[in-house]
Amino acid sequence: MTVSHTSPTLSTFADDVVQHLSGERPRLNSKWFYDEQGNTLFQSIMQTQEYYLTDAEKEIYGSCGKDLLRYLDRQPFDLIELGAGDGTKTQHLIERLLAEKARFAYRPIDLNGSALEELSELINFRWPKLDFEPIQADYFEALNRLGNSSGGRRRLLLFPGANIGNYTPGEAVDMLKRLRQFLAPGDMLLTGFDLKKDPAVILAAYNDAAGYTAAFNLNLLTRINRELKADFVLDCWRHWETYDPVTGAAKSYLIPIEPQTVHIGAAGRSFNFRAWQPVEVEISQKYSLREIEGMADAAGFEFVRHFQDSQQYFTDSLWRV
Ligand code: AVJ
Repeated sequence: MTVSHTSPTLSTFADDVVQHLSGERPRLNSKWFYDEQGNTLFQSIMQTQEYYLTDAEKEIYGSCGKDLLRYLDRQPFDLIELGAGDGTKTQHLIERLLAEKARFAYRPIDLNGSALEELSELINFRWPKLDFEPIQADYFEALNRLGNSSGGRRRLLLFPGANIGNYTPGEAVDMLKRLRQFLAPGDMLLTGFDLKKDPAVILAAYNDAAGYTAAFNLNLLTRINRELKADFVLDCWRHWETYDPVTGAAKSYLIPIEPQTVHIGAAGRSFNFRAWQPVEVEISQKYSLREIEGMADAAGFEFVRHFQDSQQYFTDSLWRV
C-alpha cells in the first residue's frame, strides 16, 4: 500500500501560526514540528543518551503483551494506535502479541505520511500476513472513519510516546473523554505518560548536549520561513527549556536575542518581537502515578493498572471502559 505525502493545507498552518503569535504571550504549536527535517531530528533526539522516554516505553512494550491479552480475555481485537510514527516501539508489542498467538488487526493512525510509509515497510517485511491498515489522518478524523464500533470486536486503543504530554492537564482530560466516545464496554486504552522524577534527568532530556533538541525547536522557524514565506533570522533565536517540579510541566521556548520584525508572506502579516521576549513552543507534561489514576476517573474510565519500566521513569497506564 502507499501513503500519500500530504502536507497540512497551507491556510491551516498559516492561520494557526498567526493565531498563536497574535496573543499577548506569543506561542507556536509544537504539532508543526514534524516536517521531514523535524522527523529526522526527532529520530536523532530519540537516540540521544539523555532522551530516556523511548527506551523506557520500548522496554514496557516488550513485556506487557501477555498481560494485555489476559485483560482482553484473549478475544480477537482491533489494535488502534494514535500517533503511531514509524513503529520502532510498537513492533516490540506486536512481536509479543504474535508470540502469544493473539488474533488482532493493526490500525495505526498518524498525520505523518512518511512515518506511516516506513511503518508499512516494517510490517510488510516482518509480518506480511498481519491484518494491517494504516490511516493517515488526524486522530479524531481517523477514529470517525473507523466509527464507534469494531463490529463487536474488542478495541485496544494505544496512545503511546507520552504524546499526551503535549497537552496541558486540562486539555488532556478533554482529549481522553473524547477518546472514550469511540470505545464500548470491555474496550481498553493504554496511554504512555512520562513520570515526575529527578528534575535534572527531565531537563537534560529536553536539552541534550549534542543540540538535537535545540535544532528540532529552531527547525519550526525554518519550516515557517520556507512554507509560509517568512523571514525569521535563525541565528538570532535561542532554544530555552524549563522544568517546574511543582506543576510537572517541561516547557520549551524560542527566544530572540535582539528585536526582530518578522513578515509572514503567506499570511500577509508582520510580527514584532522584543529582545528576549519568549515564544512558548512546547509543553511536555509529567505526571505522578496518582495524578494519572485521577485522570482515568475524570475522563470516565476505570483504572486497571500501570506498566512501568525498570527505572520507573515512565508508565503505560491501562484503563478500561
Ligand atoms: C513526541 C511529544 C513525546 O514531548 O517528549 C522530544 C517531543 N520534544 N523532545 C516529548 C519532544 C522535544 C516528545 N513527544
